[in-house]
Amino acid sequence: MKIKSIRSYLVNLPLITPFKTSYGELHEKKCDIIIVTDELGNEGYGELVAFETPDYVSETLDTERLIISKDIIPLLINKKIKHPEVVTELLKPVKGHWMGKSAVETAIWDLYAKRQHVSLSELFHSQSKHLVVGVSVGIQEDLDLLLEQVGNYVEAGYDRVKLKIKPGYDYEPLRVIKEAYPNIMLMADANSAYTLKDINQLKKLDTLNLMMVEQPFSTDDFLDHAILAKEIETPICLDENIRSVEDCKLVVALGSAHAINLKIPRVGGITEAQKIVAYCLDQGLLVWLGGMLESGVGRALNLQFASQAGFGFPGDISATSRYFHQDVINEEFILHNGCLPVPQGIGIGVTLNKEVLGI
Ligand code: OSB
Ligand code: MG
Repeated sequence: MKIKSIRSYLVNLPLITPFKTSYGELHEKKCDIIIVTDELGNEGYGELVAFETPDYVSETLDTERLIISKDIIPLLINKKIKHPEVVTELLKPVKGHWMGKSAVETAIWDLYAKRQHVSLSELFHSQSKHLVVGVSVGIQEDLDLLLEQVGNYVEAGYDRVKLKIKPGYDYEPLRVIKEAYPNIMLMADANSAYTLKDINQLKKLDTLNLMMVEQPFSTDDFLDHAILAKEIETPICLDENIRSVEDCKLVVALGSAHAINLKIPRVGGITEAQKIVAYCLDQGLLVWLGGMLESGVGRALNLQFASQAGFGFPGDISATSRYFHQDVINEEFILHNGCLPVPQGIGIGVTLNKEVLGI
């Protein structure tokens, strides 16, 4: 297929509930929807999921918009592409900027699947039509509000809950949730907020029987995580510092973690994400799919991707009603018995609400 155009559409989706992490608070999710067209007029959709500020990882919406228009598009426009796996190779001259690359690469995968008249999940040899999913809960003003929030999610059917934590907001809110809902799969995500000095506070979490604690230490750290892994019983999961399969090799060599939160945009796209899944399965590292508060485009891809064999733990892929009043797709993801359906159409399996995109 020949890439004829690559266009971006800016959207701003107000969140139903603000999302507070150890580093900041989000009230709306801004993102760009990418539309790639081929010589036959087919369209592939991708999402630029970077945030406005470089506080989760280094990429931002502004940096990735610049790299996409100045460096990524010129490498792909009018190129003949036999299979989307070659896109990663074509984009090799661009170092880093995983999220910019992923926005375009995933759109080309969608385009390819549509040309083949198959869903992405069929390309991934997926097994399931429904996925057990989890929900990520932000830091709350007080423990009553937290219990109310978690209670609503449990009532809706989620039985895997991830709580954002930070120093001073960790053991007690987790204990309160555990006490009220002893049977849910509970875990915590620190988004890099701790250091080795906090080891005693982190050890305290061992009494809560958490599924795992995500990214306790800084984004570039593998060594201190390995030290922590020897000191605590709670399994460690890494998010921010996993950018490639090489990072996973470092995790295995050093013993830095037991699990990987895999986000397609954080590793530059589907081709690298597939390599990571294969490596994790081979090495016995637990791998599960994370989220970036994606719009329906990114979430449809996440559902397609996480439906492959190998994802042994519920992902951060929640229902539309957990995120937005108005999404960019016409379909809504509705939770049934703790599961979301994998979209069944061709490609990513959802259609764009062009009015919301201003097209
Ligand atoms: O650390 O996993 C994270 C959202 C934005 C940025 C980072 C993270 C998250 C989440 C939410 O935890 C996952 C989701 O529901 O999309
Ligand atoms: Mg995380």
